[in-house]
Amino acid sequence: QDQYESPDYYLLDELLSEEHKLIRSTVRQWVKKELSPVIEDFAQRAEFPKHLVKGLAEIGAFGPTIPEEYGGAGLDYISYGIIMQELERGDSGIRSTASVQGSLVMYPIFAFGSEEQKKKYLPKLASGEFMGCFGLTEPDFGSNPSGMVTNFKDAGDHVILNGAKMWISNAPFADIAVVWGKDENGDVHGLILERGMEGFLTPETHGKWSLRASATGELVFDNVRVPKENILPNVKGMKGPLGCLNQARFGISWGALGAAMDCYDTALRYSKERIQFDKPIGGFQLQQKKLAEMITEITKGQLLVWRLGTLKNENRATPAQISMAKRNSVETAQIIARDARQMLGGMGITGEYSIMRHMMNLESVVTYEGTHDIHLLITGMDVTGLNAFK
Ligand code: TGC
Ligand code: FAD
Repeated sequence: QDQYESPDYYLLDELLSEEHKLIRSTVRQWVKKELSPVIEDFAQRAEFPKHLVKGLAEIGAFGPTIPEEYGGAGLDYISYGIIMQELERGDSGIRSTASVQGSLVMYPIFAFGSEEQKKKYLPKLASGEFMGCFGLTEPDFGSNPSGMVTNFKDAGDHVILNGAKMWISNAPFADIAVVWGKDENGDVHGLILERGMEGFLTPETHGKWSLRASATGELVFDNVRVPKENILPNVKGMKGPLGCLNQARFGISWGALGAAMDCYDTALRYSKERIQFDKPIGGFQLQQKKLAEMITEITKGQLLVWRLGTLKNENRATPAQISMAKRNSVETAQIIARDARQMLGGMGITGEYSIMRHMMNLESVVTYEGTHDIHLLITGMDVTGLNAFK
């Protein structure tokens, strides 16, 4: 049986198809059986549970919206959101691995790649035989990626790539990397790098207190010879990488609510079991206030992302709408994680419960894929028509 009840205060299940519910159940069962029993240990040891890659592929977590002819599942965006939600109930780091693989590696190859590139890489990425990473952020260009200095020069049948990327999820073990760099005219292009190319290194980043079960690293390019056939032919300019971010941010808007649901669910159950002053702490008004606010914010978030999913299915979701949802879901999850942790008292700081891990993970989630501030400024720009970045 399902590990948790979905918080479903407004009967949102009625908006889901039988297929959506089946997908949710499949991913939820997998999280319960394969992920939840081991995740705390891997997070404590700051190790990515690589053995889970095959299972993630089997439940369709890699590129669920990519058409079946390329190894994807050809599902709609609500399904994609549900998969991210259930994975992040388990751990944001594992959802990150799936987000990167599907939205940031498979999506650009599918949307901007040649037929040969699609056939060569997509089925192997969908099955987890190849793992990928996405290199946009640089040491000196995070929120402002268009300033990137990674660049390549024409050298006949190949190009010579130089530069470095930082904070790259999956980098330490990725077989391929979708890297964004500038050509001699300063135009941004996407290149597919393969592990083993001379001059291409992926050192791991250590010492993170957040997303500890996700491997993060740098990408270093020292005169890497990249065959021209590895350049994504069908996009030029920042709309390439930023278009991929729309996909990943959409998934995070559902995913972060999953982390919030797990914190709420844990705090609710604990509040009924923990006795202080001779009654369950859930009977005290202060604790009820926390729980009531949690379920209210989760419900508002669920409605937002469901509507966003339907707009995305109709190809009508705007980047600014996606920014609003990503920002709202992550903030919701952060506030709920903090309140839920307090509700567990001392037990809340231990690895016996998932809340503290979610809380720490969410510090990365609120930072990557555009910080909280950046998404606010995107909304500000959208409603005023005035650009605060320039
Ligand atoms: P700007 O001048 O506004 O636009 C440049 C061109 O890009 C187009 N564009 C978009 N296209 C598609 N989707 C979007 N969301 C787009 N936003 C902009 C725009 O229309 C324009 O096209 P064209 O044809 O006119 O050239 O761009 P800007 O340089 O001023 O930057 C705007 C800003 C600040 C919003 C953007 O740079 C931004 O979003 N910054 C945040 C950076 C970010 O989110 N980085 C994420 C790195 S990847 C990551 O974190 C992965 S974590 C993975 C995990 O583990 O889950
Ligand atoms: P900065 O851009 O230096 O921002 C610092 C602070 O300044 C922030 O609070 C920001 O909001 C604020 N700020 C910046 N500009 C403005 C402004 N105009 N107005 C007001 N405030 C502003 N990147 C990838 O390319 N691929 C990945 O796979 C990836 N994975 C990641 C995994 C983890 C665990 C982390 C932590 C990051 C990852 N990133 C990845 C990088 C991530 O996208 C960046 O960290 C993020 O975009 C912010 O960039 P920065 O860290 O350089 O912060």
